[in-house]
Amino acid sequence: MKDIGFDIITIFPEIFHAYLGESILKRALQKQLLDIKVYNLRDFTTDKHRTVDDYPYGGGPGMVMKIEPIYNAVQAIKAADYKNGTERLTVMLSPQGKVFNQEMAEDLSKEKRRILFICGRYEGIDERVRESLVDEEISIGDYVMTGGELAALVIIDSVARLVPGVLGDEESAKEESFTWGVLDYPHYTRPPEFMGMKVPEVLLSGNHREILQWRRREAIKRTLQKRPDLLKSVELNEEDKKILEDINRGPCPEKNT
Ligand code: 9D3
Repeated sequence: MKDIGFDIITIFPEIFHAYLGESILKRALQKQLLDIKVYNLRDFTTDKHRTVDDYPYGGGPGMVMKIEPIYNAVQAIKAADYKNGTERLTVMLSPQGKVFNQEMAEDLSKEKRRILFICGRYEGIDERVRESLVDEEISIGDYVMTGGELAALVIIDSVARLVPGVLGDEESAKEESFTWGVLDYPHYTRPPEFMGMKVPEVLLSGNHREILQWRRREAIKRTLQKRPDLLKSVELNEEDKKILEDINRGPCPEKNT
């Protein structure tokens, strides 16, 4: 069976237990499709105050995470053998990292080794951690957070759902062929009319072929309107290209209506 494992080094283990104790990831952990071990960095300190940070050499604001506890944690974790061996892919979450995307999620979902996340807090992590312990540095986008924990959860969430069996068959199968690279089509459920707002007629028609065509068209329309950048990197089939031309020939090409 194709399962995946994560080890996490953090000073806030509860953040992980809270999120992973709910919903789809909880089920995946119970089914053992997914294995996650959270390590408290303070357990790898040796002083009585369990110190994980210190003042920056050269001065300046904030504190810097010390290397020794992180080194001790990484060594201890690497000594713990799992069915996929002692090898680890060590990932540091950092604003300087490569910006995470779906392709990276797919690569990580195929990773044979366990994935070890180092989550930073404070102003930064001693540079020697990156130099000596880290294989990859990942950011989840260009905005400032207070630490790496949410980034690790974002990555775990998006990787886990790609592991066979984590999502129901229904959820997983539909995706690949249809929605990849373009935005989703609009969704509706009952009632058929709410405060004068009607569900598009075609969805109530029962004509499956027409419904598929409508959804495809709406998805392309939306993508053109809201995320035209996505259309550059997606392969459209001949029918999609016709839809695109059709939209551009419409009454208001600027608004793609
Ligand atoms: C305002 C502080 N910044 C000074 C230029 C540096 C800074 C230090 C520590 C900025 C953010 C952080 C904490 N962030 C992360 O650890 C982090 C992160 C992020 O902030 N954004 C996107 N992805 C990530 S991954 C880890």
